[in-house]
Amino acid sequence: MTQNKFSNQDLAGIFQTIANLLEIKGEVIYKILAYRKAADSLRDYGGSVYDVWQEGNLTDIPGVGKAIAEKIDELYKTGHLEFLDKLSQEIPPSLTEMLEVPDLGPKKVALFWKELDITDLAGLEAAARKGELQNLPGMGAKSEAKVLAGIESLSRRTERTPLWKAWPVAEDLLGKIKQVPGVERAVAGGSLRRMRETVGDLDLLVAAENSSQVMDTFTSLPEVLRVTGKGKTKSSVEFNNGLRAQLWVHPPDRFGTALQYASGSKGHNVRLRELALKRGLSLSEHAFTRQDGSEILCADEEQVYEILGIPWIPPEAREDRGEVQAALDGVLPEFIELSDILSELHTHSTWSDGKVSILDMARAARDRGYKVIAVTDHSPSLGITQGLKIKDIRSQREEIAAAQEALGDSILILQGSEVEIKADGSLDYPDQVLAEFDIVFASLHVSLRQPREQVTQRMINAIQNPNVDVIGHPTGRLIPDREGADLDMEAVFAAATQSGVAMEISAHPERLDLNDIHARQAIEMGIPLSINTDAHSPGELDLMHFGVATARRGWVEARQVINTWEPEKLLSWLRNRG
Ligand code: DGT
Ligand code: CA
Ligand code: ZN
Repeated sequence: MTQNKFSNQDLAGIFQTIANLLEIKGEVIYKILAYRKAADSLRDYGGSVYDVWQEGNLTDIPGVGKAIAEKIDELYKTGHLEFLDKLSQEIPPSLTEMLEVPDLGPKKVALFWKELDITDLAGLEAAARKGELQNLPGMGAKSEAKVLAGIESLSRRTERTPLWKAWPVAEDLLGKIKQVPGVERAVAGGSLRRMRETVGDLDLLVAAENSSQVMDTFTSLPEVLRVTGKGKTKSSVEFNNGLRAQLWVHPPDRFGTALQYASGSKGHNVRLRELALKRGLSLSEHAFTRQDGSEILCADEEQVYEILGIPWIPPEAREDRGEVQAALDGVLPEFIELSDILSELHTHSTWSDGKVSILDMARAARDRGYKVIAVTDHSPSLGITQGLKIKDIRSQREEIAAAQEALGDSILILQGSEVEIKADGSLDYPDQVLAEFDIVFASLHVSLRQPREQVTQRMINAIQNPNVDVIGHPTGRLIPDREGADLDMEAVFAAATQSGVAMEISAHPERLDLNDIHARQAIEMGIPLSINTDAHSPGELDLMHFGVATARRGWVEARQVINTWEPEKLLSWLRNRG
């Protein structure tokens, strides 16, 4: 590949910058608009501008006249553009950063630069904080405050959004987009489809022959704060809550390559393109292209992998962590699926901080097709949860028996416990009490900030107790705000391998704990896993898929997860643990 092979996006960016700089300079408006129009049209252009250049047909591209064509030609030939180089000496390109601030236009930017010598966003923020902007002509205390608020909204924008927050937003958006006439498919790509625990932005993919109605609907949704781009093939918006989304429309017969591309990750895509090249093909979001220039279109994503000669890789595993090589070697795992889950083993009832009775939880679990539910109420030391007192354990057992009677053999209800690993490392029930429960989870909720050695030792004590069957949400983290305990995971996993205890992947999307990386390490060491929602109400049972996705990100197979085992196998495993 030559060094000067600017992509359509690169070219669009260059002309966009020129337009912005000219605007700050105060150039006449029609010139500015010509560059903007060219930028938009290049960004949206379906084919490769580079190819069109090689064929000598640049002016066939809409919005590209003779002057723009000459600049593209210079860029491809020399790798740079004299016009832009000169303009940049006159007007610092970093000024364009400030145009990102909502409601800040080129006139104001020019003013800040000329009067106060501010050349970038950091400088602008500093000046605003010192109150230097308000004395400028046409400014005041109010408009200065607005500038600051705008800068702050920009920095919020760069923060990642937890999956659990982004997920319902995406579901809602896709629901609305699917209603638009002519839309054949609408799905989320990007990190959301890969089920990363946080997402930078949403990438929505639509299959439709005609895009204008989709784009209009998308950009005029009530929750949209600003439209940051609108074109034929791609539009992008920022929502009131700070989340950003981009939406691509592709023709249905090219949807497979488009979805594959936009699902990423970037690293995974690079591997696939390398693989394609080895097969004499180039792979883009639009198609495979043979060396003679002819295209192979993929309507479905499966075809992309098929053409590359490897099995389809689930999005959760596309993080460039060896999956493409494993696919080539035929050693991809058989990724666990939601339908493999037969039991929910970590739930709460009104005996501690759950919202509903054991019968209601069990019925809800049965309605979701589970064969087993364990009710694992908290132990007493975790004050706020009104844990189950030792004297009440027998009464709870009786209530479970009654619920079991009511539901017949449609689901098996186990009496479990989520026993607290106390700050001193002891468990919150004595051993002979723990031995009475059908299944015991031990969890950390308090004193998470203890030094590494101390908190690790606490965890190891719990792991070594033969009455403990599963370590619940091991690190205790909450996404995004609470970091987990500073556990020495190597030591923890080594102890777990010795004791045979299972480790939980909490499916609760604020937890996802173990995370994907730790889950993979655990199974590599032969540690069984358990995926549960920690439901405190029936509706939360539906969070299971987040846990399964985290397991898939960790290359986990069904057989490695105790919730997938038939009840007999599960019960005999529990019995053998004591
Ligand atoms: P995020 O939004 O930071 O959580 O992460 P992603 O993975 O959603 O990445 P994003 O939104 O920047 O881009 C969406 C997808 O588009 C990405 O997963 C793969 C594809 N993509 C973006 N930029 C590139 C690129 O430079 N090369 C390739 N091959 N693919 C890219
Ligand atoms: Ca994204
Ligand atoms: Zn719990």
